[in-house]
Amino acid sequence: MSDDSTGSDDTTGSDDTGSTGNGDTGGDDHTAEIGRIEDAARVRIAAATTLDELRAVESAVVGRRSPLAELRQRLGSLEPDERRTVGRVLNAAMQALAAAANERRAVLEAAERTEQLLAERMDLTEVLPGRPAGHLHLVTQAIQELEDVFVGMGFTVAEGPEVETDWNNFGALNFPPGHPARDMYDTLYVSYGEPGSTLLRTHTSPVQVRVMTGSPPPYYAVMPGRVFRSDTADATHMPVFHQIEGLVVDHDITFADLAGTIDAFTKAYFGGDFASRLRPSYFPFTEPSAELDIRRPDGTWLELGGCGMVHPNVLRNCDLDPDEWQGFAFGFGIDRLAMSRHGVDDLRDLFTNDIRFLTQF
Ligand code: FA5
Repeated sequence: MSDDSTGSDDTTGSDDTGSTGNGDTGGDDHTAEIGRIEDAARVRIAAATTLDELRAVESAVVGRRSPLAELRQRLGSLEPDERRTVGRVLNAAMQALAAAANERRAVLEAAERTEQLLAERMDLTEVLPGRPAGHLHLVTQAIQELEDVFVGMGFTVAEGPEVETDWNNFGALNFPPGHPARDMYDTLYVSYGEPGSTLLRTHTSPVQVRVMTGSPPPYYAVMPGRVFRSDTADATHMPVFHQIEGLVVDHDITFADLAGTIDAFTKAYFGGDFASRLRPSYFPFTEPSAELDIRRPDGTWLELGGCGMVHPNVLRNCDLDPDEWQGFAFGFGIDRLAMSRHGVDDLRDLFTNDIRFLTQF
């Protein structure tokens, strides 16, 4: 039907041929009149600059008292054939005008929204007199600095979701169901899929699985992110904290490459006042495994994370042949890194958002 709207333009054009003496003169007069009214109405619709103005124009051009509506009332006095023809042209014109008004409304609404957004925009970077300027949280700063150090060493940065599958968080990492090491990683399960199949990830190690199954090796990647455990908050633990995972898989990678990388990282990130050591440890997904501790300038040691050579079962679970590919992985607690770097004694201080604490950094 709306295609007919172009017909009304045609009929405007047929104004000249209206007096052909074939008895249609009345109909042609009417269609010409409709064309003129429609053209004038279109100009008014396009000229409306506010939604209120458009509403008034719309009511004037297609409303009950509009010239077109009045013309419709007069249709009854026409011959049946003529009435049909003029009626069709009239309906098409009204529909075309309603569509033109809708289009104009969409444009005006978008403009009004943009204007409102600009008017309500708050400049959060503005420093109010007497107030300190805001800055990134210590943990965010640490994540960015860690990424910079590792990117400088040739690593790329990857990410994975905080809600993970049991397979990526445990199964593929060589923790079969019922494995005792799962107890140290107790977490919240979400009701999605099979019961017990989906959880809040307990470490960033599942991103290793995503990297290894996402593209062919070699991999030199770090993966920062938020992780969750049912740990009670104390000076060195939080139930929600952050880790950065590292994964290297290539030909002929050895434990010496792991130790060298960690040493280079410790010096680049902490500087000369800090030292590091690797202590034998156990993780189901690395063999051999080690714990990385750093010695702080005051002589105390702090456990930062775990590391080791990627277990052959993990490579197999990711469809990689352990005879062809070897690698190492590590996972550090970022919150503890930030804490050591800035001499903070209690992890909880990082998250209580006390302005007196935060403004020191
Ligand atoms: C892991 O999470 C292993 N995925 C690390 C790993 C990766 C090992 C790759 C081997 C290869 P672990 O549970 O030890 O390991 O945690 C690693 C680090 O996260 C800890 O050393 C500590 O720095 C930090 N961390 C652990 N639990 C908490 C917590 N509740 N609050 C703050 N930091 C924590």
